[in-house]
Amino acid sequence: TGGLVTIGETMALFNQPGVGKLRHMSNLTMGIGGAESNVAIGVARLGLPAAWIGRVGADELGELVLARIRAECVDVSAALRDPGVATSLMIKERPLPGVVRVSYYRRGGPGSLLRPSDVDESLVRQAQVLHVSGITPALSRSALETVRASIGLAQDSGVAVSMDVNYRAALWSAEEAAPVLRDLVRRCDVVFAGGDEAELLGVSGEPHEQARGLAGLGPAEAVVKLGARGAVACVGGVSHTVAPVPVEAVDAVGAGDAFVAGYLAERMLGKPPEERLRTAAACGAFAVSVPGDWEGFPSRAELDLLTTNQGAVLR
Ligand code: KDG
Repeated sequence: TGGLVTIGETMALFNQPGVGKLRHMSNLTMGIGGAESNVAIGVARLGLPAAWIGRVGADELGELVLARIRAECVDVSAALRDPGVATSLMIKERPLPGVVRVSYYRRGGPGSLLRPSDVDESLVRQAQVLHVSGITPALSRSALETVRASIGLAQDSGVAVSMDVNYRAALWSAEEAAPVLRDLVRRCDVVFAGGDEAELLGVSGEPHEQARGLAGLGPAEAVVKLGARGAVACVGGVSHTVAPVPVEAVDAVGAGDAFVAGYLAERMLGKPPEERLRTAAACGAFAVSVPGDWEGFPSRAELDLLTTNQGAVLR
């Protein structure tokens, strides 16, 4: 494809639109959620080729996952349907106003069955960027080996490797995760982490120091995402800062993935770091302004809608 290739687990997502206990709800909405497919969708929205590699169950939820990703113009032709397992599920509850609780039903699921032979070798070798996350390595030993194998293939073919640290406390302890994630970060060209995730990797200090510290582990580009406070980066030894785009936050889940997509899309187009960060912040702002993990991600044409005055009517 010459574009972005991602590997990971995407789950069916049951979302509770109303507030209260899930047991009292009569309606949930169905969608999909997965950090890596979110990034692929974000890159595709910005007009660049993207592919997703993963495993789903040979069931309706698996078809839901594939159909939704495919509908966003992300290539899913290398994805596998596994008849021996049920597609994983994520439930987003809203127990109180403004509180979102995410639960996984994924233990032993298709993501944990990923194995190195699942990686479509020619797809990775022809890519411009391979993007992985710290979620897949938490799923199982063979999923970790799959991530390692894909990084090896990419490095071997001169394909840039990007990773979002994405530490998920529900999947493994900090003690288990730290050495594994550190080791993967060392092998990346681009790394994205939150401040807490940098701490987990043993990199402390204020955000610029953290970005430099992460770059010190190996990646030429390290980005520290600060959520509503913007982001900082260390690219080729030079520090950069991007201010947040002020928006009314509706649903913060997925904002980090949108940010990564915006950054990588501009990087693929050869744009300088300042522009990568600016687009990244704008994409993050879009994602938080709309309910859903990835639905609000912008197209390139929409990017400057954010600078439109509040209350504006577009004709
Ligand atoms: O990254 C935002 C969510 O979509 C993500 O958290 C879901 O892949 C996911 C995971 O495993 O947590």
